Amino acid sequence: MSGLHRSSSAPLKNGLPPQELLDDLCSRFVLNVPKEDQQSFERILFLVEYAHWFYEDNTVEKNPSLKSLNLKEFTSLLFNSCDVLRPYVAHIDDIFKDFTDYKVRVPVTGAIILDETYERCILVKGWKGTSWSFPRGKKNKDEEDHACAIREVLEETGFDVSALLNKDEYIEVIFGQQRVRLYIIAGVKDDTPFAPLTKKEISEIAWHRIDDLQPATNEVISRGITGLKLYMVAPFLASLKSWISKHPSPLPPRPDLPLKGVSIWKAKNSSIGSNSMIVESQSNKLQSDAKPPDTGPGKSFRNFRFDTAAVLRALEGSFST
Ligand code: M7G
Ligand code: MG
Repeated sequence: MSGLHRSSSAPLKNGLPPQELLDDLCSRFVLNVPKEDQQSFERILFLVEYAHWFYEDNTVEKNPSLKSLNLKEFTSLLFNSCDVLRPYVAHIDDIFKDFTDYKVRVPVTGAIILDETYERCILVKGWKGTSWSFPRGKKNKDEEDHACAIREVLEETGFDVSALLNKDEYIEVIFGQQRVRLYIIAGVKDDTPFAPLTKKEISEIAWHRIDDLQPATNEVISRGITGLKLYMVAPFLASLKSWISKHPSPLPPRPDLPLKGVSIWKAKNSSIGSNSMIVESQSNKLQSDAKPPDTGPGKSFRNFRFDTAAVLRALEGSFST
């Protein structure tokens, strides 16, 4: 035996998590839970997913030489190393597919948060994807629709809508096998601070003009150019506009509001190739926020910014001729 003592979470040469670490994750997240959560592979895979998030967000973050894994790779490692799961390794592909199929059938609830003019709503951008959606998420077992909406909005935006939520005020759309219900939370001040509570789920939060969310048609070419990709947003817009037309807003319209979405929170990777991140909480005022002077090397590059409003005005001008 060498005198060198390897810590239980030290990565193997290939960056894979060592047995001790996988055992620890397995006992914490899979074995030490109520029996009812272990009764189906669908539920067990939700536990494995929590373990995976913990691994990515905490273990790898503290120990960057550990390899970042996708859920399937992580599931396979955990099944191979955990005594209670190992007997099922041969069926892992089916188990994983059943889980992903099951996930798309779980009902989803969330909120459409409107500002005081009812002209804008809050959208969140996922960590990996590039598309924007309303804050929303899957219902837990036995969770009521509105309770799930309150929880998911709080997790994804840090904003508690419980005092503003009316259980009867919602828009519901069925996508294939999935029911999506969004509660309308109207009249939220545009300087309300928002920041997600979960790590690596949300990369940006912004107010977007509802009129700009209509999917790009041949008639609104310039909007496609803003590049706003939307996920499960457009199917709610007709009902949303009809709701807005029947409810007077606390504040009159603001034609001066910027055309493009106003970002109120953004996660930032501190350096390329590193897992660490700096969360930058931006001023949520409409004016551009004042930043401390940047004097480090490469400052002209870092300070480079498109004047988006000017670009958009120029584009609109060229399309309207
Ligand atoms: P979800 O909880 O499966 O969806 O998260 P829902 O909230 O809409 O029901 C959606 C996706 O966000 C996941 O597939 C992950 O890629 C990512 N994600 C969500 N959470 C809560 C985390 C997290 O805590 N850590 C990491 N790394 N990713 C997450
Ligand atoms: Mg969720």
